Amino acid sequence: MNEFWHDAGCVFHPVSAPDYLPLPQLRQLQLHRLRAVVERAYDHVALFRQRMDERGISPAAVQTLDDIARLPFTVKVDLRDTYPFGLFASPMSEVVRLHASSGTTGKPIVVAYTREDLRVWAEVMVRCFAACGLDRGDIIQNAYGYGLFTGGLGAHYGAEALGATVIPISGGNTDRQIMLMKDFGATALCCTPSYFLRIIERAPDLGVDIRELPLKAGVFGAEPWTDEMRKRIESAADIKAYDIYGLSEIIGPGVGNECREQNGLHIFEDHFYPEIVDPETLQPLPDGCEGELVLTTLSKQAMPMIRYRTRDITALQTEPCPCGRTIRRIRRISRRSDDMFIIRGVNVYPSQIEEALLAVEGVAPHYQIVLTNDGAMDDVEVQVEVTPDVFSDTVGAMEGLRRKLSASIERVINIRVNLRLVEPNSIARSEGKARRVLDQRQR
Ligand code: DLL
Repeated sequence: MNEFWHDAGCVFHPVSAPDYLPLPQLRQLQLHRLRAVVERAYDHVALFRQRMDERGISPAAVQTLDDIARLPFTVKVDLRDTYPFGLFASPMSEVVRLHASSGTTGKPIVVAYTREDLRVWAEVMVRCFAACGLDRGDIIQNAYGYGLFTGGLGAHYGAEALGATVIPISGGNTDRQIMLMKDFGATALCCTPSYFLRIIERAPDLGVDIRELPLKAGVFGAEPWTDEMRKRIESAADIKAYDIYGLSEIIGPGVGNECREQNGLHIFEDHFYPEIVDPETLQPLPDGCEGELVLTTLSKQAMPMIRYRTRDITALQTEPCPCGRTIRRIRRISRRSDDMFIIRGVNVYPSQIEEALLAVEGVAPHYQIVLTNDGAMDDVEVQVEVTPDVFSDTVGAMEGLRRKLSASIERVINIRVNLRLVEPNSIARSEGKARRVLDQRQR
């Protein structure tokens, strides 16, 4: 077994064993856990029991994995409606940690963990790091925010369980991040991709060449980013940039992660069972079709989630991965169904704009989409920073670049948008999740 992992070019870590389970064994394990979690939720969560009773189904109705499609969905509003502890399936005496998502309006959503849930969380994070080629001996700088956000503590305990050295610096304070990265010889960095852009941009001002540092990998997630952005990051910093996915409702970071192939994220499906459904009809879609990702936690104790609608749009990639892992992959998540805006009748996602902008030379990876309206008519302006050398160029050169960018966007979304080239450094930088869309529409 040891040798197999070695041959597959993967970092050996015994905790990663479930990544390589033969499929019949994996399916059997999933069914066993699914039946247990449905029973647990039915016995301890009033909302779930009520929904099952309304449909006239009991936990015993789950005989095969396909029977999951008979179970009711859970949505974010359910967490708000039962705020703060209404979906807990464990008594408070067994809950050892709470996290909460910030939420833009009103109350946050609250999630809970038993000690066993924390063990599973650390385990899946170890599997993420191993998939990024990290191991004992690596120095992992963790710039995800510590606190109620799941990113900081999730990555922290995973890195410790891996046996790596953790620098628990949290988000922000960019100059200090760069100083410690250099002085401590960090070999990996965990943060949002947009925050890493900020670090890349600031380093030369401090006389630091990121390309010369021991840094070899980035574990970037918590927000959508495109392959174009990955190319920019990898070439600017001379590292491998891996995509990590997760959400508070399911566990936090560690639901899925890319392997060295960087072609889709392996879902740790022995703990999180993925389905793709049509977001309109809610019918399950066949493998390979794009739709909404729905996740069921197979081992969560404190707060099991049955068929949670993530709003994240992706597709299941079921073809075997050359890395040897048998767990399925999802295509990287470039959009959420609720990110979409409609301009002159056309559905547009911020990631489409990012892809179109970054395909053109001469623009920096910093952009913002501003939505305005004149009565019922919505309008959009895309603002993108140009690189300092372009900015000092002639008006003609700037106009040429503007036209190229407009054409690139039009090719992707089929409509023309207003495009404004702005000075280097004029768009706000983020330390956590970037805010790409500024909605200034008034109704
Ligand atoms: O962002 C957990 C996390 C922390 C993931 C650190 C990765 C790294 P929430 O704040 O609950 O949890 O936000 C979850 O963020 O439903 C996606 O829409 C988005 N998201 C997270 N990771 C990715 C990713 C954390 N790699 C929501 N690509 C999710 C695209 C992502 N979107």
